[in-house]
Amino acid sequence: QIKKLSFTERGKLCTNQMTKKLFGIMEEKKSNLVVSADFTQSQQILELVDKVGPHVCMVKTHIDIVEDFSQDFITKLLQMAQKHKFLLFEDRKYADIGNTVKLQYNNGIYHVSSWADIINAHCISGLGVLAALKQIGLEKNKGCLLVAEMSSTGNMITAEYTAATVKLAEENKDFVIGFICQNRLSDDPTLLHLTPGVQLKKGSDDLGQQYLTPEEVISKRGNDVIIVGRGITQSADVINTAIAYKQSAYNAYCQLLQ
Ligand code: 6AU
Repeated sequence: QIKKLSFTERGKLCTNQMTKKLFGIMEEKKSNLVVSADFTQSQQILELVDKVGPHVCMVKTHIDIVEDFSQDFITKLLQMAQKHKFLLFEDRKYADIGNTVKLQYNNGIYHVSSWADIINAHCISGLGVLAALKQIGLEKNKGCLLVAEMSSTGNMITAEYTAATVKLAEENKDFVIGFICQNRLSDDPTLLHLTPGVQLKKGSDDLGQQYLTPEEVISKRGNDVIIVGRGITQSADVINTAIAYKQSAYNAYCQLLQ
């Protein structure tokens, strides 16, 4: 079993303000749960977020699946984030050449850099992705997660690719706050490990998604945060299901402190 520092202790070690903020929220709300609000209607997202907001440290969006996107929706999402004290993570997985991701992050109809606290990126195309996102995000005090491993079956990420991604993260801690991963990859206590592909029962969907339990992800594999979509969004009782995931992940974290 891996023994770890508490979120508070780790927060104190951070020079990156976004990581510090997230550790603070996690400790205060006793939540290392991120909900993935993968709905296509803005009202569905806002209703979900108002229910689960008190129980999550962050809400993850796929803004490009929203069919009735408007600036008003973003305003309301930001109000929810303030009301319930959570961060906003746009799961855009930027992956193109630097100049293109810069435009995608800053422009288009979504203007992601104006509202998302955190974004993520695949570094498959080289150093330009991170350099470009940094050019925009750094001065706005935003954070970035690098996709170092994936949850889906047959994904083409290799151990070498993962190791190179970890190195990039460790060298860019002014902007990179951690990883999207399945396993604990770095011993640096200031880097966060966020894991998607989580449900209360191990399993899979019919399109290659693979699920692990919160205990497996947090206490056995030593990751920090679980990201849960359909396990919560498709539940008949969203609030109590979110609470069950929150408690399961937070108890698993507490076990590592003993
Ligand atoms: O719980 P689910 O399966 O309904 O949703 C999981 C969410 C989805 C995916 O786009 C995302 O997590 N995801 C990611 C992320 C967060 O980058 C990486 C990955 O490897 N697997 C994965 O499912 O919104």
